Amino acid sequence: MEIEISEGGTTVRWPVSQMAALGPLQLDIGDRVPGVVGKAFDVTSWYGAWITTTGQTETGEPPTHLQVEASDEFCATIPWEELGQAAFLYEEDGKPIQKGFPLRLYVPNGSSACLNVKSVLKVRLLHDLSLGDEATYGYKNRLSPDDLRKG
Ligand SMILES: Nc1nc2c(c(=O)[nH]1)N[C@H]1C(S)=C(S)[C@@H](COP(=O)(O)O)O[C@H]1N2
Ligand SMILES: [Mo]
Repeated sequence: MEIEISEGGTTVRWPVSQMAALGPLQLDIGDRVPGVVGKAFDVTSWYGAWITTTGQTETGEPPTHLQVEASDEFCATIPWEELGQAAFLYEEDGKPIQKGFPLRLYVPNGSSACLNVKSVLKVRLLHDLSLGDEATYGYKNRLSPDDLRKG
């Protein structure tokens, strides 16, 4: 399964294995999310390796937000500062994860458990301060984030 990763004008499609292998900080997800099992990679250090590899925005700022979009069009946009403990879960028992295949985001210490997006297919590294300092989430083109918060 390939993940679409984009930043600025660049979009690549990488197999999950390739995306995960880039991550310099590999961890057991249980170290950050008690009770959850599997291999994960840290998000912000992954980004450091990503810019080195893609050679872009080397002098630039880190992203303002991470946006992830799932196979069911659930979408979350998360301020970069919330991602200090964030990790992508990608493997369990040497196999792709079952719940949340192919990639599941966890945001420990984030503003909401709703940000633990399952079945991530698209990852966008955004540089847009106008998106604000509050995480948002919801089904693309269907419910507003406020609708979901009420639920
Ligand atoms: N792809 C996808 N991920 C999702 C959702 C969703 O509807 N689709 N719901 C979110 C919400 S609102 C919550 S509260 C958590 C629930 O996680 P759980 O299924 O492990 O309880 O998943 C989040 N991740
Ligand atoms: Mo939720």
